[in-house]
Amino acid sequence: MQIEPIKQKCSLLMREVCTQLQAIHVDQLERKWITISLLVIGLFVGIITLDALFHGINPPSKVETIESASLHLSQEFAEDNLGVQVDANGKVVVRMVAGRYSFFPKHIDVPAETPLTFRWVSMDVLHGVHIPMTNMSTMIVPGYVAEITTVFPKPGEYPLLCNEYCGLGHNHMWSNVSVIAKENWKAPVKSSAKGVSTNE
Ligand SMILES: [Cu+2]
Repeated sequence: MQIEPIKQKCSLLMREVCTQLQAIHVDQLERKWITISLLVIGLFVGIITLDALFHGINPPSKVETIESASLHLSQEFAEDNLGVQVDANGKVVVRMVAGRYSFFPKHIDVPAETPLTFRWVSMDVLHGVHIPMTNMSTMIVPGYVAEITTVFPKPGEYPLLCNEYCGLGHNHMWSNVSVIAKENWKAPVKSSAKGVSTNE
């Protein structure tokens, strides 16, 4: 494929567009408002970019499917495997299942100032998860694994809420996260030969 003719065509087109734009009469007041609108758009795009870069607020970027009806038979989300685990590389992974009307496990202990990878699945309908004051806010779509990495900067008790209406008991659907100072947190005891451990 020849690139030169395409390049020439593009630059010709751009030049033509520029000349046509210059020929349009734009009133002084219009010009002012166009500038203000562009500045507002720039501000919002800037906020989104900074949030994405520094607060880790991003749309989910990978698609991982799972059979929702047989989670208890799956290796990863079987009951014994839920909760907080530390993998071979020292990464803290939290696996939780959402179902009407609870999150399982009901309570988890995690360390502060440590990157935590949360992996969520739903056993029935669409749920959402939100932890106020963190970047944890995602939908849990049945059939897919939702993964979010977050850091709790300070120790304390954090509520973990469902933010997608999932039925009559939706308002009772919440769990607790106890964030413990990094130095006081103990990695959960290993429970199987695979090197997998849980705290529940
Ligand atoms: Cu809900």
